[in-house]
Amino acid sequence: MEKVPVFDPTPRIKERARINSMDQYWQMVKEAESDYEGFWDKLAKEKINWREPYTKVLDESEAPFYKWFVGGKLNVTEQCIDRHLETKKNKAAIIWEGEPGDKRVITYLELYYEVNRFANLLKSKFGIKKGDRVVIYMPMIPEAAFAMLACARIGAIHSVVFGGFSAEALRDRIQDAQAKLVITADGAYRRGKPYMLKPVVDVALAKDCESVEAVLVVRRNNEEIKWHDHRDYDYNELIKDMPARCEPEIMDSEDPLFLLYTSGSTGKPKGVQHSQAGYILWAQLTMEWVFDIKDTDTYWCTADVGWITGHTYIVYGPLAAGATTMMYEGVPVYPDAGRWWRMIEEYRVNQFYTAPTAIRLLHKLGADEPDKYDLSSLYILGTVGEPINPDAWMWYFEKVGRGQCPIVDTWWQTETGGHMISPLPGATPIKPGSATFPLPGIFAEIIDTDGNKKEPNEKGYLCITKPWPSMIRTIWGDPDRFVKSYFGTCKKDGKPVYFSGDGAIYDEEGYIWITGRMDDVINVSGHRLGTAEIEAAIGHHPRVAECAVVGKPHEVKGESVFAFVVLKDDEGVADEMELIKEINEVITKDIGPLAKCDEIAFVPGLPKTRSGKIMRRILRSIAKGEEIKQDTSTLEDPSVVEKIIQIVQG
Ligand code: 6R9
Repeated sequence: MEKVPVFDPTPRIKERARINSMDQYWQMVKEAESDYEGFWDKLAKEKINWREPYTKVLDESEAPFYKWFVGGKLNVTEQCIDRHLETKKNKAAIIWEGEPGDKRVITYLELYYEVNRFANLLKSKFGIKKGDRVVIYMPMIPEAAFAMLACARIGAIHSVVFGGFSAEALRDRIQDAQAKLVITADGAYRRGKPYMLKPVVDVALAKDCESVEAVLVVRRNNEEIKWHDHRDYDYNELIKDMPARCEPEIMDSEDPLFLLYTSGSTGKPKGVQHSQAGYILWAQLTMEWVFDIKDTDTYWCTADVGWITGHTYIVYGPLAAGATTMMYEGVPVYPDAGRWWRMIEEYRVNQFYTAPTAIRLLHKLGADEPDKYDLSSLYILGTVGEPINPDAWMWYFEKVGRGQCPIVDTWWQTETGGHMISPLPGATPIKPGSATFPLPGIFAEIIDTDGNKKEPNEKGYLCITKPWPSMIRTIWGDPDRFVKSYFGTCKKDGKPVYFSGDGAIYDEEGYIWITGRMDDVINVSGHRLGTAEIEAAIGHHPRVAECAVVGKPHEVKGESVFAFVVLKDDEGVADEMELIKEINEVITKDIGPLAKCDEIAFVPGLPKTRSGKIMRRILRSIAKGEEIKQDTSTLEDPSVVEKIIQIVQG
């Protein structure tokens, strides 16, 4: 590996950080190593407001269905709201800005009332009880957070579906979870224009969603929407009459808190199930360790609540930590590429957390834009979602952070619940593009499938070799798939361990460098997409015989979607542009615009092994314009590779 620069934590960060030396970091790592359960026991006792204490820290008897803090009782909304009322009832819990520039500040006391009223509404009007599933299909407005917390208050399991997903994708998720209620909004604002959500819900529910009894609609943009009298309910009207107090449901540590659907390498998206105590503990702890959140800070994570980052690092983590969390409705480039920097100046943001794709976009559209604003309030910058290239890292570090703010490159996943590998801002010397080291208590290791640790510069499987409190508990309704997907690849000491799906390498100093997915998952602008899902969508076009989808490196998006399509007919593709448009329309309908293909090549056949497996590796090389190094002689029809190269590379 070539030499890369290393940046030590600056004194201003060291001074304020909870963990402010590598010695302290290694000390914590050792503590966890020598007494794993004791390490977590101490933290859980110290950090969580238990209604009843747990009797066992970790139950491994049904591994890999691990249970944490067994027998403990709590309600995560007490952890996130009630317990703060004594000391910070008038502190801003959520600061929200709409894309048009409208603003709301919600104090902890107000949040308490909003969530309690909402919880009462769910109970009294819709009969939602502990364990019921509620789908939340919302834009980035405070009510999205209220809705999640209201579910948590009464023990209902929320499943937030990203507002960019299509009606079909929404329907799949509603059906899989057998949701009883859908909470949505009329619509919101994006790129200066209204965009609508309620009409998408209408289409989703038009077919095979018998489980859904009602739709609750929050008014945001007041655009006209169709109303189904016996199904649709007006939130803004109903909420007014709700009592402002709702006793929290007392939950077991291991009761499910939420489902969040994410793409895997095969089949339909899976409903990743998280539980109460372990999740909230880690959400709060990582806010303290990784973002070094302080009482006077204003913290901003730009994610959407439809993704795990929005769950853990806009809603649950910051609120559990008693922080002020910002929420922004729109896109980063409206009305111009200075929008976010202007907001950092205006709200004096202290921690700013975003995705590499956004950094690359803002770099491209406004390299000097940050200079126009006073960004001196910033202490810590964060990135998440995909590997960050050193160029983008350096721009973020120098232009946005003025060389004064450590960048925490946080590696984690929907399944991990919270950060796994990340620098500690006051301790870790950082290198552009490396997520550095596992957090204390997290046993992330790069190994081979038998559990042997890889030597520096050798790529291996990125695994977590011990269970951790905020880990995925199962895949909703499909425990076998849970075991197979995550515990079916790697073993250590003969025991199956969690494999993330990512590859990674150590450098000579033990720093971890994530190389990206080793499976058929692609990462477009930080969005996880399964090639299988996109291929299934493309297959719905009547002229498509078969297809294969691969990721291709992209300057801004990280990866773009490249499809190789074989048509049923030999009519040729005289109407290529039209056909590409149609195929992308099918994808938009089945999944959403985020999964559209950037490039489609119509090819006479796909490179397959004699057993019929598509060699995606070859297609990836062709898409990239690389020379084919793989042995093609084992293919059923090696000549097809030449033909595809001709078509793609001309
Ligand atoms: C939190 C989140 C998870 C996948 C993960 C990996 C990629 C996330 C990363 C990163 C390199 C980082 N990923 N953070 N790759 N460096 N700092 O993104 O969850 O949507 O489930 O995606 O994203 O490939 O496996 P999720």
